[in-house]
Amino acid sequence: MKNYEVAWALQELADLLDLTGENSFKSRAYRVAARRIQALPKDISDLYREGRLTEIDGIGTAIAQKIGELLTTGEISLAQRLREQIPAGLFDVLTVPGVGPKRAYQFYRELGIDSLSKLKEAAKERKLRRLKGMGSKIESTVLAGIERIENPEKKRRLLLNTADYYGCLFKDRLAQHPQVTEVAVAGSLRRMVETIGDLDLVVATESPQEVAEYFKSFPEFGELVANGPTKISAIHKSGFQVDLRIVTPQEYPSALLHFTGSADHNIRLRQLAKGKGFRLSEYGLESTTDSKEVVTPASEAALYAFLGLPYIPPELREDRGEIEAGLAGELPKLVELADIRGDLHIHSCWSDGGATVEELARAAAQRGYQYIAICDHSRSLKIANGLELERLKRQHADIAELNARGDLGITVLTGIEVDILDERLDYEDDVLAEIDVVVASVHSGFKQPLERIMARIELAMRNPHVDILAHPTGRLLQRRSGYAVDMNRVIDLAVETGTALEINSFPDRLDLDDLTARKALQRGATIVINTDSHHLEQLAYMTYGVAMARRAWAGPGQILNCKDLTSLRKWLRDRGSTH
Ligand code: DGT
Ligand code: CA
Ligand code: CA
Ligand code: ZN
Repeated sequence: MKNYEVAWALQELADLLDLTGENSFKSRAYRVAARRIQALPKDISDLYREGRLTEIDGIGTAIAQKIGELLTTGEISLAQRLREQIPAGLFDVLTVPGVGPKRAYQFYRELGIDSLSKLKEAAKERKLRRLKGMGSKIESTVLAGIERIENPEKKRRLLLNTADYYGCLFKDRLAQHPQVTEVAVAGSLRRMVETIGDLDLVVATESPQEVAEYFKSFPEFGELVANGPTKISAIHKSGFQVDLRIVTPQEYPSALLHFTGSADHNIRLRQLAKGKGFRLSEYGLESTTDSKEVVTPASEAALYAFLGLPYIPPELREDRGEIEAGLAGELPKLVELADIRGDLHIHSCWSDGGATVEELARAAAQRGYQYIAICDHSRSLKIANGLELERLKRQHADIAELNARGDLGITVLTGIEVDILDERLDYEDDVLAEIDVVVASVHSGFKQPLERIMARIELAMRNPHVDILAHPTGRLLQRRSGYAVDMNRVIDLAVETGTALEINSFPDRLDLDDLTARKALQRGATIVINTDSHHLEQLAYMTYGVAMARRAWAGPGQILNCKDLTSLRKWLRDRGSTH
């Protein structure tokens, strides 16, 4: 039995324990042991024969006994027992992206969900959000996942967070193999395109066969659609494809560049190489003279340098002017996650979020932020538990009290996501005037004609109390296109009124998109990158919003929430008085 096969068995045992609600210390210990064994340079069965299993860090006598049982009988009896005890449908529930064994157990215990169809029903009836630790967005995640499993032929693209989750998982797992020297995610995920067709990974090794066998053994893969010595394509149980390219360490930089793409960017690079007398491919640069000399640059940066270019960040590799800018030495310095000082659109459990203001503040402080704004829904959005005036006042008092305690390490600004109704906003101006950060958004009348939607948006943007227009097109990726909106006009209004336009980092929105955001920046509009978090863990979605801003060629100086708190306060104050 190979090391990784032992690792998969321990991982499965950990999943099974979580699925039965067993205490999580045990499952965590099995997961740790699995990771250790995967990365072990020695053969686990040799160590077992020599009676040295417990010398491995993270393996005590109990786990060693399970491994011994597995190696001698081919099965862990505890796993077998648990498998028989768990309703079969729970394993289907587990294939839904975003639902791990702990969540699956929670659904089962609290709502009796033991099949995909019951999960779907509960999501549609909005029952999942009531469970501890879930926000309202859990239901759309679950429904999108089930839709993909039920209709594999539809070939829907993955949302960025799902692709990112699996990309990291497979990358880390490949990196643990002792024969792997380098591994990276490539393709559209590395470029952070808003949705991902399939996952691409490039791995460098001197032992391609072993690495290929290892990859093919990943327990969550179903059928293989390509199975060559250097190219493997596997279909994940939940329906998406994963492509692996196996190359030598010498070829790795050229292969990474090639498989990162985009195809259009690659074509331009090949033209540049040709001008220098070389043929560029995934294997390196081959001289077109008789010498046929092959150059294999030591890094992507060296490869770009060879072509007379500075390093071009993956987010820019779309042939949208990055080659010209690079040749002219005019590539922008792009905004980075570390430049972000705060998040100005976050929901708490005062409306439809899953966390308290204090929990959110602490989590945001841990991210290194200086400030956040709590922008819950306004009163008309009844399904999201929008705030009546009385509750809004209480929330503001609460926030003031939190700030006064002075131990948060962060400033919490008051905020609101005010609904743009027909011909008015959901609160009067005197209410809005009292709020630090006013985010306005359209949540109704999606089918209205363009004139009418534009009139509503214009009214909001011309209101001096409105600071930010949230998710300006209202689109939901893979589900619905936005309402009818003239983005050119919205950008003009943003420039005229100084209202910031949001890049909403939520993976199903990413609205503004990269091209529109770029246009807005070129015309001088202010952009803010918010997460619209409804749950603590969603604060991390900031990465995706930043990626969209990078794809829009944005520098930190152009992003509102890269300002420090003092400058932000000044910006908020000045706005109130300009119009
Ligand atoms: P996706 O999967 O639809 O989200 O988009 P990509 O960009 O990940 O496309 P994919 O997976 O077909 O290929 C990954 C990269 O490999 C692509 O960005 C560039 C490179 N590549 C693949 N096929 C070709 C090709 O026919 N010509 C060129 N120039 N490059 C290719
Ligand atoms: Ca791809
Ligand atoms: Ca691919
Ligand atoms: Zn929101």
